[in-house]
Amino acid sequence: MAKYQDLADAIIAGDNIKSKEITQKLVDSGVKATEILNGGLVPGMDVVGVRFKANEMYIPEVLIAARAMHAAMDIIKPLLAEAGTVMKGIIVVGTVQGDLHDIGKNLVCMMLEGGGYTVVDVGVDVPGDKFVEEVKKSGAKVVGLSALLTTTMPAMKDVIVALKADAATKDVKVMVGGAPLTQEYADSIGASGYAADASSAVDLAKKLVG
Ligand code: B1M
Repeated sequence: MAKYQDLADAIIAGDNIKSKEITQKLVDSGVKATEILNGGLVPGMDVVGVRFKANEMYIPEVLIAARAMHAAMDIIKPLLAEAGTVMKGIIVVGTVQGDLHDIGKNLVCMMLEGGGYTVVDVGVDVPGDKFVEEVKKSGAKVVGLSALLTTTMPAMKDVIVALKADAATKDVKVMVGGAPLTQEYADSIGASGYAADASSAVDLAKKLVG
């Protein structure tokens, strides 16, 4: 029978055909979707995160690994929903208003999904009130903001202000990231945390979700 390690290895190698095949075999042999997620997919993406951080894997390889994870997730997602599986938490993620860069944001979304979080990807050029609306709709406890331009960094503060101004979203934690950002800037706008890369974003989410 296919083993979890085979699945993790397929994810790390970015082999979406194998990851789909192994996942299907595990499902057919009666393994629970949560066990497939926590036993194969999440550990596989964890290794990807560690190697990416150590510069042993590069962005294209991470994207290919994430594609393999998505292929497997497509099979188990309906089963997770049927079983009423609670993922680790819901996170609304988007690139702030005025900013169209989404490669880093997409990478963060994929790594968060690989880490077991439900991600609501609200896209690019997203104004503060849209984040407020999506948090209310999804019940997310964390919002992730991405910005790649020095000119759009201040829009992150606007989102934080909009979230704080609404009684229903005032306690939501906000994590920020993007090439021009620093921990100091994150602190200065009242963000709950800053992550320098996609795999640190998963570590930070763990801390923020609790
Ligand atoms: Co743009 N661009 N761009 N661009 N672009 C930069 C960012 C720039 C540095 C290039 C340069 O001049 N050297 C520069 C910004 C300068 C500045 O502000 N100081 C720039 C500019 C000026 C512009 C335009 C204004 C150009 C123009 O039209 N005159 C324009 C702006 C459009 C707009 O947004 N309104 C523009 C447009 C574009 C394209 C559309 C052509 C394209 C974007 C395509 C797309 O995203 N779909 C583009 C690209 C590709 C880039 C570069 C080349 C690459 C960005 C990228 O995807 N990096 C970039 C130069 C560069 O970085 N070398 C540049 C790879 C990505 C994986 O990294 O996004 O940093 P990154 O994400 C990382 C981390 O930052 C972190 O994790 C990711 C993975 O490790 N991270 C988070 C990101 N978000 C996070 C969120 C988190 C946590 C971590 O928590 C929620």
